[in-house]
Amino acid sequence: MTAAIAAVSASAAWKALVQHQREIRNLHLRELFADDPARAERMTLEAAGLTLDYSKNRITDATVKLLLALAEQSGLRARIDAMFRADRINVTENRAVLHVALRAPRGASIVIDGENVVPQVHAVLDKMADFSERVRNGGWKGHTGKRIRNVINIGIGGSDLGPVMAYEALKHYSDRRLTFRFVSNVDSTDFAEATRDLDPAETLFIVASKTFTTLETMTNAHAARDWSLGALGGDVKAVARHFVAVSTNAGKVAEFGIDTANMFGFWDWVGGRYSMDSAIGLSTMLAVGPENFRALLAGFHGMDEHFRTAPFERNLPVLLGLLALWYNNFFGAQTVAVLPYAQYLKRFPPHLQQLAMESNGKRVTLDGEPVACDTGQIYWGEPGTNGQHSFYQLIHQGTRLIPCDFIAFAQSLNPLGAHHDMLLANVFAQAEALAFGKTPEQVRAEGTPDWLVTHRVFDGNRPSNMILAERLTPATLGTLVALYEHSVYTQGAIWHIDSFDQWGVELGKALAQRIIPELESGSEPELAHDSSTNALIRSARRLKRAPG
Ligand code: G6Q
Repeated sequence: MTAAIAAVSASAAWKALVQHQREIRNLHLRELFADDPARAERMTLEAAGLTLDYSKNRITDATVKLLLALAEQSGLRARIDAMFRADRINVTENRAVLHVALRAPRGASIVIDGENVVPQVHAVLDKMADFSERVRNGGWKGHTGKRIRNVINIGIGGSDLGPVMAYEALKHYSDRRLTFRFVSNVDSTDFAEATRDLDPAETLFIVASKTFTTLETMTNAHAARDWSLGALGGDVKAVARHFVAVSTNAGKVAEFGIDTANMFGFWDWVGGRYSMDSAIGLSTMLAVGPENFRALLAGFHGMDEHFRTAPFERNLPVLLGLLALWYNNFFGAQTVAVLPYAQYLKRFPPHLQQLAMESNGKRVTLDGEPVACDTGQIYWGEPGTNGQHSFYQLIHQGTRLIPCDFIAFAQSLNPLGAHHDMLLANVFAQAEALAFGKTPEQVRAEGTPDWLVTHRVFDGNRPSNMILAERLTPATLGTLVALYEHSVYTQGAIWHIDSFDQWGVELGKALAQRIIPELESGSEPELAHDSSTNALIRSARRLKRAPG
């Protein structure tokens, strides 16, 4: 139980921001930059290898001060300390939230219920490293004696999105002799397409599930077991050579038939969407090797330390969180576009979507009272430059305000002619165009006929952040993910919500369990849903029998 929490929107800092927004909302970034040559320099920060230029936001120095006051008055400092101190800040599940312990260096101490968990974390990492080396060097053989050439991660949600994102992001560092696939959907197409061209004798499955009860994962894991055993002569001993598990549930792992010696554990204080650097990242370690995986963790840790210790006015995740909240709560923006100018980061937006939307998609505060302001923005995005030829039109000239986070790297991992300069030129140009636009005078001066002028005008004043790093390395990826993890927490702390539960996923799961037998039943089932659901089930049963 927590003490009753006053609505954040009733705080003096919030009210001051409402008033301030009225005063500055018509200020244009053109004026803000023209009147203040030092703006970009003052509003650019560097930490843990990342540079954040937040000068192209619709803010003044006074805005930043008021946002920082909001953070202070909302008790953000105490909430950060509570997380690192292993308090049970996930109140509805009565759990500590300690993804930061997953990347704490050997020798650090983070104590839960009287026990330092850091040695346990490193024991699992060492076991993962040993296993990864054996698979990578061919020492670990399949049931028929062939070496493993394919790795399939079976998991969903937090047990899939982080691993897929990390695999794609770090492909440059991966062992290209190994093929990696990820199966998540209970749609059998996912499994069929992932396995169709693979030899079961050379294929290792990682069943990644914190609970080891998730419908999709267990259904796919059983399909995988049948696929393997079917091709390997049905000998159940083959399971031990072709299946490993990542879970907190040893009992269920053993029940499935996986030797718990081949199980990599983690803990209830690791939330699914915060688990990519736990054993859930085993596929990542297999792909890039233990050393790169440790570099990834070091990147995470660098940002953790920055978040924990830097004053808020120089704290990247705090500022990023406050800026997102500024548009969400004071400008009525509903979304944030995340636009990485790096093809390797193509799965970064979906990972971020879960991180942000599952964490902060909450309508009640920590004490169960309705929130008094909007929470949880919609995060979305695609890599640039592709998005420029698609949805950017709406960001530039539509009626909605869409704050953008651009992510760019100074160096390419695959240098090729002028490609990378073109890529960088595009990301900088987009941020410039959004901020400064193109006035009617400029459009006319280009000889545009009068009737066409308004169509070709760009209002500008569309805000963005620019996150720049030297190069996409394992460490940079860790830093970047941790930046967003902590900016999500910053916002959740200010809204006084539980960013670490996910009750919203439960209802659909329970209802699906009721419908499965109704679809499968040989005889016409008694249906007691609403008339729409009843009719859909009847239609599907009829259509299922139609000749293909
Ligand atoms: C993430 C959520 C959710 C979870 C999946 C998979 O924070 O809790 O996405 O990761 O439902 O759960 P299991 O790992 O237990 O299979």
